[in-house]
Amino acid sequence: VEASIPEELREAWKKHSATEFKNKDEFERDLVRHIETTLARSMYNCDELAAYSGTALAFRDRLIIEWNKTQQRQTFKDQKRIYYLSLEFLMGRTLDNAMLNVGLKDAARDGLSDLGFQIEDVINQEHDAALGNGGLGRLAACFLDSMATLNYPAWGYGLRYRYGIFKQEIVNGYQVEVPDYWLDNNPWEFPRHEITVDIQFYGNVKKYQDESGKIAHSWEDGEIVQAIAYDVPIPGYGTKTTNNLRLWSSKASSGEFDFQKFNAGEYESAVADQQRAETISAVLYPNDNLEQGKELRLKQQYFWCAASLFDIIRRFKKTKRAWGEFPDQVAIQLNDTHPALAIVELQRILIDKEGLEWDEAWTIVTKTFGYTNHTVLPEALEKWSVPLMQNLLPRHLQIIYDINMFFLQSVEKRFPNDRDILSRVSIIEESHPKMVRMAYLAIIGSHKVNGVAELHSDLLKTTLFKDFVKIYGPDRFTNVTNGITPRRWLHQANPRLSALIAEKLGSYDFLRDLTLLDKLEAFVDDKAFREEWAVIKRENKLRLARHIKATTGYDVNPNALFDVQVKRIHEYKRQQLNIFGVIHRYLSIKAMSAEEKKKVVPRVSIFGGKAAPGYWMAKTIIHLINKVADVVNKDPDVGDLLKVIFIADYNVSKAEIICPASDISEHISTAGTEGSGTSNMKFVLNGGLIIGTCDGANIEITREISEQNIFLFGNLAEDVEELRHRHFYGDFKLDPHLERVFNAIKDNMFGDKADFSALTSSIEDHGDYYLVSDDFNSYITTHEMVDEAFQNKEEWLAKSITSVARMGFFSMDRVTNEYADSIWNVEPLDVTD
Ligand code: GP0
Repeated sequence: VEASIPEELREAWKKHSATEFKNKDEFERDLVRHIETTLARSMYNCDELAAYSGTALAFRDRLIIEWNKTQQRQTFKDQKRIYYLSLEFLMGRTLDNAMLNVGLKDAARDGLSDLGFQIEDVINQEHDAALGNGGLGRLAACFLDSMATLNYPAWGYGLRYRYGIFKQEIVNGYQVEVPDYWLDNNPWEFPRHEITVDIQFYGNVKKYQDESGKIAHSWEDGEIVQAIAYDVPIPGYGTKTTNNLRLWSSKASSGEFDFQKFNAGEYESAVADQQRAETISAVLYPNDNLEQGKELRLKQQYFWCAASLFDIIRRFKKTKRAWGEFPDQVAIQLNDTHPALAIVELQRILIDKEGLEWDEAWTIVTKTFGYTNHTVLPEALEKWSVPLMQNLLPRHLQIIYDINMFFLQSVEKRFPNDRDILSRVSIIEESHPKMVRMAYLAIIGSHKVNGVAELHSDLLKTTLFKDFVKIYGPDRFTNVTNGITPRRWLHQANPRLSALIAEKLGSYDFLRDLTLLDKLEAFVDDKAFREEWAVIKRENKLRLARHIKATTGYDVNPNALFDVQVKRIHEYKRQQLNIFGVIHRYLSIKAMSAEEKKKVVPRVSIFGGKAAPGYWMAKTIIHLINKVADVVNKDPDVGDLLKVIFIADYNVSKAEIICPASDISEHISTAGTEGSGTSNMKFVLNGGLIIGTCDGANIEITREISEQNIFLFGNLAEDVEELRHRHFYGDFKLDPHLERVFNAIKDNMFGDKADFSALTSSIEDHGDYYLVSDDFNSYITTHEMVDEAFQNKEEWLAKSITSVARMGFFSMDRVTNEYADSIWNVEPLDVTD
């Protein structure tokens, strides 16, 4: 309050308030000013990078002006807000998105061209903000876009990693990881050195009697690390709403602990403490669907949860409301269990700091939180060792034990004759060492738990969380099928298709209401429209072909069927199935006569994706793909009929080139393993067909676009357990086609067979956990159907158009509204007020 300008001086202030550029000329003015002053460059010294920075700064001015207004309006209206807590925000590039969302890309294009630059070249200067691993992080980024577009008062909270996901290079066919220092001249963040929170670690807990004689707890000593806020503006599309993403960076506290050392003359060790503090926000853990239980990761989680909660509570306290109203003002969504400590932290603040009774506090806590689960894979479920937590967060561990005790007491009352259920649902796993099961903590501390696709949510209810459904009833568990933002994944990635659709539908309204796409179905038989549709696909394929040529040196035939699988490399996602299928195709072509070859539909098999640095099997799969590429691409027997491409360093901006260019893409996880998948939606929305298993959101995509427009294959989720069981008892026979593939590998056709023996033997000798052999025949037969369908160009186009027309359901806006209605109970804030 002290920082605000006195009433009587505000007229002078308002007279000089910053203004937004509204057209080409004003954009040029801002651009040149930034280049000449902020960047200290000139017309004699302005490369594309400077043009990018200047353009970004000009747009940033606009965003921040609207950001300020939005924040003021939201504070004034004081409605319930959404806080989306995520350890990952996979944002990609910002400039293009900002231009499109504020509707001034054309002005920027013309302005840049007046000054001697091509807008595409300028956009391509931007470094991806890659603070995430894959689907989970990208979902968080899509949420931000959608919440702003729909005018929800919403904040994202995350960590400002100095290093995001590593850059992937391929050297001699192997993945090499290179650190990605992305923060150099990032214009999109605003450091808030005045917004800091002291975060405590280690120390011990003292019991004492407060004034009223009640037993109370205080957490004392230990060490303090400072959290500093960095704000990133998030513009909505076609609205003035500009929300905030607040990322925390760690720094040594300037508090008493360090001073003691400085005074004692221990300069070096004080500097070491400093560096140790900065380590907390230094690096994103590069694992997807895997938790390793490292102490630094737990530190990151607590650091971020505690800073975010402090910030949220500070904001709430300014409204002077009673604590009981907290859940009417605050909805906190937990993106996976990574922020589950926020549950404990809120309970701690309410009882230890604010003096609330346990039950009163706990009611507030459970009304505040919602928890989204993203996977059923056991290796991805977080568990923290009790001794580790005892040391780092002693008071939190006590509270977890108390939460657990009250919970187990209530369970015992309800199920007095079921002794086993208590150990099954306990937050504490009685192992050596004991472990804290974070998913159980998240369920118990939230009022809603959701999965991310129907099958996934059903599996949660019938397997992983079955006991909790019995305890809490089915209403705590729900499904919200994932979606994607059509702004980035159609309009930005595929501007020509977006423009064609807008021309047919009469406006770009579909970007705000994706269900309007259904009107496209009326044009499926329109010859001219089909032709335009085909031309756009071809241009997008040419664009990808240029990228492939520039990065790999390989020429690919744009008339070939582009078959794409890009996503994190994981055994459950089964890139091995794909590359074995490619080898099968290669061997078949090699065995053909010249006459037979004439009937082959040419293919380009395109792979991309990162392996976690410690995931040896995933790295082996990358190696095999690259070795197969070396052999196949040089084989004169094959020529244009088959090419294999591994695109290095798959990321969001590459996805924007790749998704619009696919004819078919692969979503082929073992049934029952993929939470939802979201790239499946991106490909279909861009007019690509898909081949997939009955898994995750593939099932709902099929329901929406109909079975005729998708290539499904493989065993069903309900059969997986029995098949694994049979394999385990030795009932396993390698598929004969796969055997032929393995024999080729063992003949050293793709280099030393020893390099790949772990991969082949995981299937032949170790139970084929992911059912590669069981699904192989179905997979290759379905690919034959794909070839056949592709030859009928008109039919293929009809499938492509019909599918896009039916994709409305998968808009992130539908997702956001479902969360808002069924979990958050939050209303949008009308911007016209
Ligand atoms: C799930 F558990 N996901 C995890 C994880 O650690 N990381 C991650 O990205 C993904 C799922 O694998 C998904 O199926 C899903 O669509 C996504 O979370 C968002 O819900 C595909 O990426």
